[in-house]
Amino acid sequence: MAEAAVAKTPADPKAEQDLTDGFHLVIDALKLNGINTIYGVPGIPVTDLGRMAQAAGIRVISFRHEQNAGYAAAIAGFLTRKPGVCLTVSAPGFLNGLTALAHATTNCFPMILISGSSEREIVDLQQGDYEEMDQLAIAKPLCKAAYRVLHAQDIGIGFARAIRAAVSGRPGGVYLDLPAKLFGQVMNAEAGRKSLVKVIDAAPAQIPAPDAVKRALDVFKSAKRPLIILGKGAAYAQADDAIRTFVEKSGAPFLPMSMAKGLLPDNHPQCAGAARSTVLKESDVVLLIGARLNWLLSHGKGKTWGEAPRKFIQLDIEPKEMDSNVEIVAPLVGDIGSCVNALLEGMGGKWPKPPADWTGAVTKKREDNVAKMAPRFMSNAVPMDYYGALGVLRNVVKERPDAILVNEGANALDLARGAIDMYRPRKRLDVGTWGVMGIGMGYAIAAAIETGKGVLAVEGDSAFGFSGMEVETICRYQLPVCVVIFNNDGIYRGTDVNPAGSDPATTVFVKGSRYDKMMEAFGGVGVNATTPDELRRAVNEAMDSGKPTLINAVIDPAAGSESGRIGNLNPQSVLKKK
Ligand code: ADP
Ligand code: TZD
Ligand code: MG
Repeated sequence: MAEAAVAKTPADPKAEQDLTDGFHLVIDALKLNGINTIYGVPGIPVTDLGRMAQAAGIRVISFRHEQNAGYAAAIAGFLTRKPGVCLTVSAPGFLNGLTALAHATTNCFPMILISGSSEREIVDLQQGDYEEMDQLAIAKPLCKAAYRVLHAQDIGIGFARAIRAAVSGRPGGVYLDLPAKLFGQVMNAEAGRKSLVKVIDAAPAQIPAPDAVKRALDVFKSAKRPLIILGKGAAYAQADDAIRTFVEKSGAPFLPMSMAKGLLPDNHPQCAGAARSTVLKESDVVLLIGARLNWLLSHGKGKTWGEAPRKFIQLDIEPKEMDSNVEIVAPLVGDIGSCVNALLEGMGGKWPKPPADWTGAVTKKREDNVAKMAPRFMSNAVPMDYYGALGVLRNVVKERPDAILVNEGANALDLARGAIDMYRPRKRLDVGTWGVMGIGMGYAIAAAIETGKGVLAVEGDSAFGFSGMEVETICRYQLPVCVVIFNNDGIYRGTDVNPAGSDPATTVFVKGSRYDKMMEAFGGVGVNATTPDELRRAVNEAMDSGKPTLINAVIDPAAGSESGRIGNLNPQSVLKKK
């Protein structure tokens, strides 16, 4: 428990009574539930809360902008299966954090956004309080659950509800509204202690029904060309051994979604990452494990999937996910650990290997594609193209499979995803379901804090700009983060010209920018790398030293393509380009 205030009761000055207050109850509720880190930005009414939490042994990481603190909390939730906590001030701070809360919900990451808020009586009468806003109402549609605590004696229950809502079932973001007045409310310390709730079994196992397991196995066994797709839900579940055993026992090719890379290593003989279009088009039975059939999988239909008839089996904790885009012939609802273990049990001692012409064809396709790419990664072109620079980084990660890779951008994202093989679970953290720019520094900071491992952040120059000020935070906390900026002078390319003259084109930035100097400004290491050799030296040094480092990797401004790999999603004007 945090130290309780000791005060004399006015009614009886001689009697000493142990008192506690809202501040201390909030801190005690967090600690009681094993939440040891808060990401946030201080200010009215939560400045003292941050100070007191720090004094009470909670790690409080102060950011320069709430959105980055929010992204840090979101990814902390993904990495630890405990809700990541973001703490913000009222109205503008709350709104800055809200993007990340919505992002956490969209990506199924457990997170709690705790925000101070203004006086209810004034807010509700709209009398213009300091930072007035009805935050609860605004948060509600953007998260999984939203609660407000008005009385100190309800803090324990409020936190219990928030924690449970964040991690149980399909994980997501929870908003917790704490009005300024709450923090100062005083109550008897013993009663306060008793009001706290230690959440028991916050994410209960959800055991699949035996007939659903049997149905899934029957369909899976009937496959001539089976495929297993692993999504970030599978990575989140931390059922790594069971998943690996299941995939290997099945003998089926597996395709990892971006953040599921490394669940089984990308160089595993069954990995179909480098034969993606073939397995999507030609598989006849697809087993989805913690992956949704959203836009990232072309909604399970259309050109990507081809004409051949196909059956989907889906393993997910969220029953409503079934049939979201196409028919799921064998829904398997439950938590991934329980479901995969039930499948393993149902498979018995022996399981027939998939037909060799299928696995052979997938292996051949993969090997051909890998061989085709190999020379491109050796490119020594100057200015560097994406492949030359990525050839360096893929080796850096291969030599350090425990390092965490954070990745955002367009070309800098899509090409890095393909180029950099992952070898361990939950080592690749990226833009997620929305393809959002701005996760970079928040993710890098939380990854370093939560895991203690070195972090390599591979960033487009535009992507980096969304959270770039947090390099100061990285330096302040001396985190082992190496940021590599793929600096191609702009969004997708640095070559656009405004046909009307005057202003620069909308997608280009200052040419020849030196982002490395930003890191130097705060005492970190800055390097300008113009060749693959310079890049290799600088990244190796940074990863070995663990010193905050930013490497400005100069990339040919003409090397990228519009929107990276998803240019097809851009609407086209029917009018001729002027
Ligand atoms: P990806 O983008 O990698 O394809 P998605 O975010 O689309 O992955 O899908 C993740 C899915 O995993 C969600 O539908 C979510 O409900 C599910 N999920 C998350 N955690 C678990 C779990 N512990 N058990 C079962 N399903 C889970
Ligand atoms: N704003 C937000 C929050 N998310 C987005 N995804 C975008 C804008 C649009 N956007 C992309 O989808 S990628 C991208 C933007 C602005 C930046 C691409 O440029 P980059 O990468 O420098 O990061 P490359 O290597 O130049 O392609
Ligand atoms: Mg760029």
